[in-house]
Amino acid sequence: MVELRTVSTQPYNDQKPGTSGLRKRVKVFQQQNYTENFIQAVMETIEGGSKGATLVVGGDGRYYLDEVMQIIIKFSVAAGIKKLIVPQHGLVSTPAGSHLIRKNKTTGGILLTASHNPGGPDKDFGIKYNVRNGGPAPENVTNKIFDISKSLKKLTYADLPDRVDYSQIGSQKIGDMEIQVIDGIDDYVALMKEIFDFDAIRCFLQTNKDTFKLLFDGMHGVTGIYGERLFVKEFGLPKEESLMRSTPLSDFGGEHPDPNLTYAHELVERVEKEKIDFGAASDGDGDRNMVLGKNAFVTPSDSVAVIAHYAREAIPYFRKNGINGLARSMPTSRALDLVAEKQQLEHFEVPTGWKFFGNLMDAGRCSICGEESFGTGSDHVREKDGVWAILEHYKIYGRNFFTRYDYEEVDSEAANNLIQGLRDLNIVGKNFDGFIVSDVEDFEYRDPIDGSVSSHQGMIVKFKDGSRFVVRLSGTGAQGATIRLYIEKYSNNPSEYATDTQQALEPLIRVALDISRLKQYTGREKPTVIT
Ligand code: VG1
Ligand code: CO
Repeated sequence: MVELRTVSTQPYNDQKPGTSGLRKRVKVFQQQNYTENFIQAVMETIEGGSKGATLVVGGDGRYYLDEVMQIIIKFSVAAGIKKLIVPQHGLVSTPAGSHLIRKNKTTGGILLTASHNPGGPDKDFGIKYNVRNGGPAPENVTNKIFDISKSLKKLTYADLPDRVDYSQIGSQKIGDMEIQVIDGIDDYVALMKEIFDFDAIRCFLQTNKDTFKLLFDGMHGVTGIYGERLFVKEFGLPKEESLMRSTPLSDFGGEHPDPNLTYAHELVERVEKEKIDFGAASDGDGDRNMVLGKNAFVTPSDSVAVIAHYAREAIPYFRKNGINGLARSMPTSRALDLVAEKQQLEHFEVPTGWKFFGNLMDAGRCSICGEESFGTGSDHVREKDGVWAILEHYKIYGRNFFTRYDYEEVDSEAANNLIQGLRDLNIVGKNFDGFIVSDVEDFEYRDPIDGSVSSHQGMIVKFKDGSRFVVRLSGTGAQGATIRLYIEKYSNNPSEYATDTQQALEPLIRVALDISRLKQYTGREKPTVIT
């Protein structure tokens, strides 16, 4: 007999999930009942009630995973959850977790990850609640979790004497609840086989074994285990030469598991030095990807457009199902829109964060989507002809030069003042070094499927020549505020296509810094990261 225990608790008032889940320092989650409160609030929010529900639970292997797994198990038993599906060792990437929810038709899932944020006792942890469609909970659900968390008085959990082990595949019962531990990789690989032509990829890699070099960087996040299964077992590549940092570590080896030119510099250097043809990296929880060709880095804003352009030809899944529509997050460059217009596809501009794509996909109106922050609608990209493809793309569509400047751990008040300052500007029609302002917009999104409205999603300053810059505050940082400045300039002059991005954007960046008065507000001379 499992005994339930009800204890009183004090609510916290800062448990509002951000762009993707609740992310805080581990130390914050370790406060008395902090994690317990949040899990209780999640249990009380579950669609259709927690009684009889099934959930997928797992995470990216970061520090504090097991402690939180144990809490979830205890609260699930008390909440009357029927079954938890747990990938072995609790390890699952975000996209694989999403697939498990869909495939097993569960009520939802709890994914334990702070994604690209660093891990370890002094770093970050995160809890994402995903709903029935496999996607992150939409805002009405996260608002409900937040509301409940602010008035919580009681916690109810099962008093379990021992730690529950989930390292062996198989089923166990705790009270009336079943815990089914599964191989977390099998289902995901099966899904990939439906989407991509594995025989063609294997054949290509094997035939060109001596000339085509591939290197995958798992950044010590969760994707190393998938990388090993795919590249070594399925495609027969040598492990030592094809994988790096492929063992999941609870502190990601002390680095940021964020695949960009700054944090994946080791991969970038090796690709260059060892003349590797195809380099790729993913983030802590495996929902971001960075792709490198021998001579080129493909920006995520471009790569999603390239994928959209070639999808019907090159990816069996789209050959079979066609493409229903395209979507990008607001700050992402408009390269994707150009593809949509040429191919006469419906396209959408949504706020930052994956939760906004879910409704469009469920309604059958979006097949491929992406964000400039290295996330694409298809988790695994086949781009053996990346360099050629990107040049071809510019020839057809022109080039959208794009960059992002991040200013991390800025004083929150200064960051808010900066945004407010942009809102108050009256500069339409003014000329800044040749850039004439055509509009200043406070981005708001009305979901075309359910009608919900998300306001203040970022300030956009647009110029007459089609250039623009965007300033918004991050919703995933755990400390202070992170300001993101996105800069985009379009060119259809072929002689400019090969220009270095930073060089091409330099005048516009100066104008953006000038208009936003970023240095004056924050005191920062330089961004923390440029992508
Ligand atoms: C960032 C990115 C956004 C992404 C989000 C979650 O959000 O800009 O594009 O969807 O992280 O990605 P923000 O609010 O910090 O700009 V992940 O891989 O951290 O789940
Ligand atoms: Co991620």
